Parts: sequence; C-alpha cells; structure tokens
Amino acid sequence: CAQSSKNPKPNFNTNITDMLEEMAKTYESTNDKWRAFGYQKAIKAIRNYPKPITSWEEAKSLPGVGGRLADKIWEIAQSGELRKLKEFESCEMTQVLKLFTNVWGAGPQTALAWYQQGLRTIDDLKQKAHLTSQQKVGVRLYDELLDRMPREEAGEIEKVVREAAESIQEGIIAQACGSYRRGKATCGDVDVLVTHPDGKSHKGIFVKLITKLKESGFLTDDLVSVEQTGNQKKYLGVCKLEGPNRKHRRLDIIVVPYSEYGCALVYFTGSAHFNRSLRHLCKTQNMSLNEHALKIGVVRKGADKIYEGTIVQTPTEESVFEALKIPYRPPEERDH
Ligand code: DCP
Ligand code: MG
Ligand code: MN
Repeated sequence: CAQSSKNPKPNFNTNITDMLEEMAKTYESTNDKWRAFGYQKAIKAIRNYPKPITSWEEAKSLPGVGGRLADKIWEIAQSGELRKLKEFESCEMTQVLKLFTNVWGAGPQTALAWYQQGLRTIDDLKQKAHLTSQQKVGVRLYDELLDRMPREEAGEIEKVVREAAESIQEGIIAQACGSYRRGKATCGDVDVLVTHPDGKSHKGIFVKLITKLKESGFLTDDLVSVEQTGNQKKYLGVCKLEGPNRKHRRLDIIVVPYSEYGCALVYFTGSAHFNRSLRHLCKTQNMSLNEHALKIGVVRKGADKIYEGTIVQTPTEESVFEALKIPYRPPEERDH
C-alpha cells in the first residue's frame, strides 16, 4: 500500500502468483476483462499475505478470493500445477491471441479479428493483414520490442537523450523515470522526463529534440509522434544505440512545464500500481492526483467530481508526499 515506507515485502507464494499472473494475461488477451481483474485482485492479496498458504480455507479467506479461485490456489499450493493453465497452453486460439496482443498497437479485439481471418503467425500478419502504421512497426520489430533491456542500456539511452537536450538548451533536465528510476534490473522501455527550471524553456524543446534525435539516426520509428495532454507533450517511439549487436528499444519522451515537474516525476516513476494506490489514498482525503497536479478540497459524488478542487504547489517529489501526509518513499520502494 502507499503508506508503508518499509522495504518491499517478501512474497511467500511466488509459485501461486506466477501462475495466476499467466491466467490474468490469458484473460486479458481474450478480452475477458472481469476475469482478468478478479485475478489481479487476488494476486495482490496473495502478494501481501505474510506466509505460505497451507489450506483451502486460508486461500478462501483472502479478499477477492471466492470458492473457484480458492480451488485454483489450493491446486497450485498442493501440486505445483494448474490444469486450467495447461489447458490454455494447449489451446491454439488462446496461444495465437496471446501472440497477437503482444504486437505493439494491437488489442484483444484486433487480435481476435486477425484470428477469425485465419491468421496464425507473425509472418501471416506481415503478409496478409491490414496493419496500422504502429502495428507495422510492432510486427517488424516483434521480438526486439518484447525483449526487456538491461538497466545499463537504459542508462546509455538516457544519456543520448540528455546530451541532445542539453545541446539544444542549457540547463535542461532530462531524466529516465519508470522502471529504470525504480532501480529495476531490466526495463521494458525508457521513459525520459524533460523539463526546464526557468519555467518556460521547455516549450520549444519537444520538436527540436525529436528532430535532432531523428537526424542523428538514434530514433528509428515513431509510434505516436505527439500526444498532448494539457501542457505536457509525449513522444512514443523506437530508438537504437550506435554500434554492433544493438537492438531496437522502446523510448518515451515526455516534456513538461516545471510547475508540473513534481507530480510528473511521481507519475512517470510509477509503478502504475503505486500510482493507483496514491490515487486511492487521495479519494479518502478529498484530494486528486495525476501527472499534472495535486488538488485539495475535491468534492465527489460517487464516481463524479462535483468540484475540481484547488492546486497545491508541489515543486518537488518530496512535497507531493508531504501534501499527501505520507512518509517519502524512495523510487526503489514504489513497486506496490
Ligand atoms: N503509468 C501509469 N499507468 C499506466 C501506465 C503508466 O501510472 N497505465 C506510469 C507509471 C509507470 C510509468 O508511467 O511506471 C511508465 O510506464 P511504463 O509502461 O513504461 O512502465 P514502467 O517503466 O514502470 O515498466 P517497464 O519496465 O515495463 O517499462
Ligand atoms: Mg518504462
Ligand atoms: Mn513507457
């Protein structure tokens, strides 16, 4: 939860959560959102459970775990296996949907449509499917984009972006957030957050930075050239470091005004799960938090906001935690 500041708790039931994760992923790829959600909720409860699960009743007592899920948990605890997962692994359609939903820019509906057209492999997609420009990139670089990079490589990518940014504008801040900042050993992509302490120089930087990184050959493919939300601009693309044996890697660049830097830093450092805990905490305190701002005095009626609240100035990450009245948590301790 968001309030504890201790080291990440150990998981005493990794064999169980691993298999349930696979189940959740399968249900996500078949667009079975409620089942996937139910599994995620159970996984969370099992992760927080302070000892190995040794009975069916114990499993059933966890929040979000009903009789059927308790059966599955108990099956794994006893036998180390889950028949339903085995079944999925031998089901062609399920496997193909998993393969297809891993194409960047393809969701469960697209995956199903491709399956129904008789397509079965990534080669089939290359030859016969109507692909969006994003999916074309996703298909061409399928294996590389699924591969997580060692954190050292993420550091090198951060450096290339930072040096390009600094050469455009003195004093610019460019910092890799996401899993890299949380200290993970591998990263799915690099999320570079860019701002300028003078409060205005960030404005011209987005186009110049992307252009420069394209001209140098570092950026190889665009996925989303620009996504604007309020005063923030986000680029999603693919890059490749110079030299032999380099792979294409996913890179996100987010440019934000300095006034939003504190909240943006918290948001893009994540994890997504941690952000959800923070937002949940906000709801209990009439606050709201997103990548732009922290607001107080929010009035909600059910899921609707009747009053938007007022912005609290949060120039630093520490000030965000302070305003939320919780102890500061270093990035390494924000996985849950
Ligand atoms: N984020 C979020 N909610 C989402 C997606 C992202 O709050 N649905 C935030 C938290 C993430 C950050 O943005 O940590 C970066 O998103 P990534 O998808 O790049 O996730 P990570 O960097 O955490 O992990 P990975 O190593 O897979 O990239
Ligand atoms: Mg990331
Ligand atoms: Mn990202």
